[in-house]
Amino acid sequence: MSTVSDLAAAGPLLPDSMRLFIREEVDSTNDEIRRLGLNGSPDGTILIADRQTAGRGRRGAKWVCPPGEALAFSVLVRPAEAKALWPRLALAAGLAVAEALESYGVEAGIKWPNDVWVGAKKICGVLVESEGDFAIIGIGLNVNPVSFPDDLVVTATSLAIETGSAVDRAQVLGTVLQRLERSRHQIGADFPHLLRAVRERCVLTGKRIRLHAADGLREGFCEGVGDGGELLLSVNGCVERILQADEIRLAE
Ligand code: BT5
Repeated sequence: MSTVSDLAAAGPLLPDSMRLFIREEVDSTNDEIRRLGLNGSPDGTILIADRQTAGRGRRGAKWVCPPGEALAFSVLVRPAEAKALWPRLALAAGLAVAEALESYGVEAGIKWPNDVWVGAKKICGVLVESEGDFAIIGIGLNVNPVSFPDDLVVTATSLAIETGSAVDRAQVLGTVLQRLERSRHQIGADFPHLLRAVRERCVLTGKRIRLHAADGLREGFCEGVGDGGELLLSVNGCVERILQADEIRLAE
């Protein structure tokens, strides 16, 4: 049975520069949109699928996305900004999702670099990848699931759980994409504005955290997000600039 028909209602809500493609099932929306990008699809192409057979997070981690309930989509962007700045797109996407959730009355935080949290639970994950002259912003957002697999029960939440009722998925998609249309252009000269909004929502700031950096395990006090978008970690009185990290956990 088709569960995607509700998503078509997002079309008219999209910024003029975006084009939405809806699929019942793909392997991963990031992989499918990569194929579209390699075939020349333009900036602003959006691909959403109701089912992913190989939806993934970073380093191949599995992403859970119940059909008909959650949102899994990817945005193809061909940024004018230098490639070195493209990792900032993860912060731009996190901010767009956080702002969209706030419009539903839910207080959302950004867990650097690629999660959106409500309270201490994950409601959204972002996977930014690049390929040649384009980047892919993959977003998985728990809109209406009210239950999760055992391994996620304690750590995951959804918009429906937080608001107490089911929410129109197409409306949420449209709201996120409207916000993303602004934030994705703030990775260059306008980055200070993006940064200010991210800093206001950074859930790690002021907390003791543990993470896997490129050169090993670190534990320290998070001083916030630096001017380039990196995480500032104070370890034994020295502030380290963390550009990439996995498995960031609160140590308390
Ligand atoms: C992420 O990775 O959080 C990025 C997830 C991106 C998913 C989107 S869906 C559309 C697009 N197409 C794709 O194939 N991917 C993107 P990471 O930080 O590595 O976190 C992965 C971890 O999040 C998993 O190992 C689980 O512990 C947890 N997780 C999986 N599904 C979840 C869910 N629905 N809600 C909350 N946590 C989840």
